[in-house]
Amino acid sequence: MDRYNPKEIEPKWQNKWAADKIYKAIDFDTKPKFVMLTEFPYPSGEGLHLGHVREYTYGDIIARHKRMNGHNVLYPMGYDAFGLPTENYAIKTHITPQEATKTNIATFQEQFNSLGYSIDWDREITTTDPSYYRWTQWLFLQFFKAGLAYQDESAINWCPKCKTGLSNEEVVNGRHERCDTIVEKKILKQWLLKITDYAERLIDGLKDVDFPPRIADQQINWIGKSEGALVKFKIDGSDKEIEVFTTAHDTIYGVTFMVLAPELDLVKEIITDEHKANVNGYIKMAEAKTEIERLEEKEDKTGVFTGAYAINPVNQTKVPIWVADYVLASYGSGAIMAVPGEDARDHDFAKKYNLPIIYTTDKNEFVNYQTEIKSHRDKYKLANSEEFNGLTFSEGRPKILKKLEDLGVGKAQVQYKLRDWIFSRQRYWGEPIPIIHCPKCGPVAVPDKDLPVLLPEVKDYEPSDDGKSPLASNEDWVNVPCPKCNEPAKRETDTMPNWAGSSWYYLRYYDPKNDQAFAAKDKLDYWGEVDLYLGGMEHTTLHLLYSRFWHQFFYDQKLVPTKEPYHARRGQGIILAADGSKMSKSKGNVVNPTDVISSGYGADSLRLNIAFLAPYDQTTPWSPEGVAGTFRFLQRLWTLTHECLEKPHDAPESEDLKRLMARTINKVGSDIDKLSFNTAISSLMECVNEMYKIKAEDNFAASNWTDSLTSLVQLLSPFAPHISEELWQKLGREYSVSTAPWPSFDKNDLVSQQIEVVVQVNGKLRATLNLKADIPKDEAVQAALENESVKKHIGESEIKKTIYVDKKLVNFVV
Ligand code: ANZ
Ligand code: ZN
Repeated sequence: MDRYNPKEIEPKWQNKWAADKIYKAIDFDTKPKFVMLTEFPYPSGEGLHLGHVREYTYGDIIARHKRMNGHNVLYPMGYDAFGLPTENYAIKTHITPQEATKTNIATFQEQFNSLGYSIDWDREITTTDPSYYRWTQWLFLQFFKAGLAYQDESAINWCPKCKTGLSNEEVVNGRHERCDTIVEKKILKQWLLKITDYAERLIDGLKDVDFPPRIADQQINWIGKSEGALVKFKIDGSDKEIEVFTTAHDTIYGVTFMVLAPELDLVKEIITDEHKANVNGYIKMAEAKTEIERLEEKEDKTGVFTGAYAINPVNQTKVPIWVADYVLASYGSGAIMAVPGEDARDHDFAKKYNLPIIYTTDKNEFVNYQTEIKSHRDKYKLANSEEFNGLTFSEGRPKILKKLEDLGVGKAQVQYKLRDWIFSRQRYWGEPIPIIHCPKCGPVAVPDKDLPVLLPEVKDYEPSDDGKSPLASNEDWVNVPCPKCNEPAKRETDTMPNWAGSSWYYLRYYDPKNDQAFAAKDKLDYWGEVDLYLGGMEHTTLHLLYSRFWHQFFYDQKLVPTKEPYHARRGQGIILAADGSKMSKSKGNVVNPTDVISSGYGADSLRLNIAFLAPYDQTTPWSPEGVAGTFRFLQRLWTLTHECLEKPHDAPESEDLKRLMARTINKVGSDIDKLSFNTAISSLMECVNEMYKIKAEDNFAASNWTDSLTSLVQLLSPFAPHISEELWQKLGREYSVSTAPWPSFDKNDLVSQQIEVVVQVNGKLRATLNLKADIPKDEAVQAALENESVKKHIGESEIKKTIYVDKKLVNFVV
């Protein structure tokens, strides 16, 4: 008998599959289409890691299962290759980013190949290819032409280590998500994309897609919609006003002071001479603090009095205006009305600085508006609120808003936490922003015929502190005539963020080689929405949000047929090191998939083990022993199949085998549909164990042994395609197992359990029947009546009564 040797069979089948292109997705095929998307990798120098293998193996299992169930499956792959690691590597080694990317992609391709994924490699894309980024630039220009890409000079997030501006989404807890450096503020002229125009749609669209609640909630929270009012307060003795955003205008009678963010220009205009030195000192101090320091000081709020007062428009009360950095310049209007009776932050502040507190609920003590009143407005009654006293907050809220409107000082307002997307990066390795700045015409789009704007060679990729990208030093490249007036002009020298290429890449898979459009309309129509998108949880408020925004904009521009890019999204869990710690290069505990494969276990054992580790969305430690275990399982199946092939089997069908296969086919199929891969694999393992038991009794005599093994091999093929293809062939089936239809079964065989029912005639035992566990009463009685011994004892007598005890007994009284 041949030994199971993955080193021999795996490359053999990989080469054949590639040569035959059996995983080709066919445009316009009449079978129902299924787009299985997994997030494409960044081709780093380290190659594929186990996390990738988990994601792509899951994608492959689903793709293969769908294909066997009659779908025209598109399972594509590509490379998200712009970005900092490659550029930093280039700076260190003087190998160009272009060169480094090429080498890294070659490594990835080899690794992909060794894993046996059913990818349509004819559709491979790389975001750094000019033929690809030409369309990234073209799509950016659609935003520009629609007025949704604009320039603004303001204080932005700046990473002092990476020397580039960042978007809000890239700052996590005050640090750059990529390098963990504390982010600073820097005033820079930047390109922004107006994602805020889509805030409502990005929330709304979640109703039409199948996202897990925690992913949808995370996006909703990030967008941060608040419904409230804008209210104007006059400044005492001045014609100036303070406008505040409040979600609690129903507490306006409890305002005892106002607070402005230190950065607000208005502060300088209202401070009285007496308080000038004090306030200016405070502003300087606040400026020096990073966002993170401000956040850390949440507990101990600081502030200073400006000397000025504001007038509460509803009751003309004079309240002091303070400056404090717990109010952020970047939210609402950067100013608040402080209600220490119901707002926790204002409460702390009032206590610390001895400011008055008025309670506007009838509880006459502090009740937290945000955590309590907001969700129970019916439960609380207004107090200290003049004509509104005694009304519940639900009743009072619209009435107070009406009063503010009537007074001409307020209006309803919806506010979002989401900020426009800062889209300029001062780094080399990105798509040049295709704009030419003309002294006369302003920013002008590079004409379509001149796209792509190629990334030029530069002498030095080193980023600088001056907020200019390395492209700025390439004079030949920078100086160009204006496309509109032909006068001397300059190219934009900032590049796009590494999130640009991935914001639309799934669409390019539909038509990867098109040089007339980013994708042809009929192909976009055919493939439509991505049916299932697997990816990391960490991308929920970055890539996943950005690409939904791009897609919704494309839909408005009639560039794509669907409102949303992804029908369903699932996030796979993380793989930790065997000891439960995070795998990282610095700890030296990273497991290289290639090592596992070439150690002799092979790709099938690795794939199977990864899918067997844990439920798909759970973080789980890696198990080196686990691969040995899955390898032994495959070996057992290999042996069983070979033994079977050597034996003649001509006895009638085995009912046990038939029922075992029905149960397994049913379970594996429905488990894959639920993404419950680990339980699907346990039933495959159970099935092999059961087969060994049956074999011990019948020694492969039954006629349906080969059929059963063939079905089993099919069920295994999405997980372990190489050994499955090999055994399929040995079982005499036609190539390929991956295009054969998924096995079917007879529903009647699903009933696995049998029960014993005793049959009595006049209380005397006359027969014991083996019946299906879920047999209904009628059928059980009928079966009892058909039994020869029972028939004999009833004879010609009339049945007076039938007693039935469910699943236990039938007694005929005659
Ligand atoms: C008065 C008030 C009373 C408030 C009360 C809340 C409770 P969300 O829900 O997060 O949108 N606020 C407004 N602008 C701010 C800024 N720039 N920096 C810090 N805080 C700001 O929060 C809205 C509330 O946050 C607003 O409603 C305002 O305080 C505060 F019992 O106004 B509220
Ligand atoms: Zn950084």
